[in-house]
Amino acid sequence: MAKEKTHIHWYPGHIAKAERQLKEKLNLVDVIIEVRDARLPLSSSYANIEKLLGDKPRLLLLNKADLTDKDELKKWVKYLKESTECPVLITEAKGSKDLSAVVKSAIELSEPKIQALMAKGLLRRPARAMVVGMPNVGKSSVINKLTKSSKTKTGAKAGVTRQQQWVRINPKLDLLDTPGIIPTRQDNQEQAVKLAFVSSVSENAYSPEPVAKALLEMLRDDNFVKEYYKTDVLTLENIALKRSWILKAEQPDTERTAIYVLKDFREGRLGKFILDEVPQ
Ligand SMILES: Nc1nc2c(ncn2[C@@H]2O[C@H](COP(=O)(O)OP(=O)(O)O)[C@@H](O)[C@H]2O)c(=O)[nH]1
Ligand SMILES: [Mg+2]
Repeated sequence: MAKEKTHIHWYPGHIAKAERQLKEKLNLVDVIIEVRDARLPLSSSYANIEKLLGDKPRLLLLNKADLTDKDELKKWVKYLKESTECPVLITEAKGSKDLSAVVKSAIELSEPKIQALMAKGLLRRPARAMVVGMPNVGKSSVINKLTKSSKTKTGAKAGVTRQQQWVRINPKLDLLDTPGIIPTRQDNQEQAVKLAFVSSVSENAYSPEPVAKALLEMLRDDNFVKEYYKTDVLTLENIALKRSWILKAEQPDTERTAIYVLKDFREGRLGKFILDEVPQ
């Protein structure tokens, strides 16, 4: 990571409020579908996420798998399965791949709860699920994909605000049609910078130059990236000069370059990366 401190701004009050709102919504469901950015299998969640999500059954999705190296991602699936004891699935919510494995797993995970209700004499009902995750990890894309085949709104249930609707995606599964947002806490700057790389942090919270610098630092030994920018030493200045993005007085336009480098990375033009390391 970049040695110098990158200041990403955040507001603890906003985070606390967002966490409270998330907890209220969590009370409504039997099973949680937590979406993470596969490029950040750890950093796109909290270190002790269970504290926020409680002990409800949880399914983990490593989404945007198309932007990662699949062999490396398999190691993460193994690691996360072992460390969280949750099922872990690899997804691509943007492409044409279907999410039937997600539906199947969510139903399986919630079955003990449904059985417990029936043991108390209640009739069987569909399990209730919601999608949660940090900004931009693909929550809405996952919801859209899951609900595309079935648009049956089943109406508001007790305690649910009018805007929140359930969609029956399967006779055994209802899904809340809006996601729960895990706010990106930025008390850990290294994590915050990685979240900025993947647009999980609001653009108002940072300026592009230090963030793009930190990204280039991480990618500095990557031959593909060096070739892509036609320079051996990956600095904003060198890239700007190669592209002839010069301001008056022969100054390289590092701000414009920073914006482009971040865009190139986000759109997968610099290759496929996982930016966290599997803990030993
Ligand atoms: N490459 C890629 N992009 C994705 C994938 N899933 C979602 N996206 C894109 O990521 C961006 C954020 O997705 P969105 O569903 O709005 O995220 P949300 O903020 O968590 O609801 C959008 O531009 C999506 O098209 C995926 O699997 N692969
Ligand atoms: Mg969304």
